Amino acid sequence: MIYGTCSTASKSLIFKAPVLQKSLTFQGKLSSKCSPRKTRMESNLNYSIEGNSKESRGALVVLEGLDRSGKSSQCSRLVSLLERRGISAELWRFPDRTTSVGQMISSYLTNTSELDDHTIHLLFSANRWEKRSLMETKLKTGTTLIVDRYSYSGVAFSSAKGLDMEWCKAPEIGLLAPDLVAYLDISPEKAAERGGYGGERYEKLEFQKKVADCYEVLRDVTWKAVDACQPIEDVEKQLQEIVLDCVTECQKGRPLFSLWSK
Ligand code: Z5A
Ligand code: MG
Repeated sequence: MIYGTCSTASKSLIFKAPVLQKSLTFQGKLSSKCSPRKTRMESNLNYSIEGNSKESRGALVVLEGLDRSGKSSQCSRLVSLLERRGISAELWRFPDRTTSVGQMISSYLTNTSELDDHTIHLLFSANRWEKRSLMETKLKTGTTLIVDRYSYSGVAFSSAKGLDMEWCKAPEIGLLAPDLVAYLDISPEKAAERGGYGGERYEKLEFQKKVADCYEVLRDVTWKAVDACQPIEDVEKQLQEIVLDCVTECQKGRPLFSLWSK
């Protein structure tokens, strides 16, 4: 089942009830774990960067979720689908380990270097900023970007370490806001059963539980969650539907938004 809301009115109605239900459950469960809930709705707002432009463009689609939730598998499948349909599309991922900033991040993740928690957070953010302008050009010239992790990973992982969530969001302000955030929903325990974790820094069950809690605080009603415990083909099918809707909306000229800006 897909639950979440869509930016169109008709879909909001379809998905509204499960979202409300889920959000109530999370409020009860998480209120003592992550502090910034009170400001959540206000601070999650995104702002249009170009008024009411109706130019056709590519869509910015982000897949988020815990480690092993299936993001990379589904991102590749989505790009193949779009290409088969003749839609210009590229697969992007963060961290982008090919840049010099990305290489510093990679050494940190593989435990080859140590960095202060705030410093690594800012590097992850810088890694997105160094790609922002190319991202905007691609979108405006009609290429859809399927992005494997984005600012939400940045905020969820750093706040899971105990950093203040609003502080974590601050350097992300002004990056491009996704047109769609698809959240691959799986429990940390189930995710850990998938081939086991490798040797990277955050691949530990206890830490992933904290990340899951932070994602739930961060998540807003515009996100679409897909049950990631289903067979891979079923997850794919549900994602295809919501991604194609989003691509069509952007082709019709949905304005481009800026993340968490005033
Ligand atoms: N990080 C951060 O701290 N701050 C930031 O700003 C950003 C990231 C952007 C980078 O991880 C790390 O950086 C990450 C967050 C942190 N922390 N950790 N750990 P990464 O993105 O490079 O991680 P990865 O190596 O790509 O792994 P992943 O993301 O954890 O996995 P995934 O992409 O979600 O899953 P997958 O590779 O597609 O699938 C995993 C396995 O499950 C594989 O064997 C699949 O065949 C299988 N699979 C997939 N779907 C299914 C279904 N439906 N059923 C059964 N099996 C399945
Ligand atoms: Mg991955």
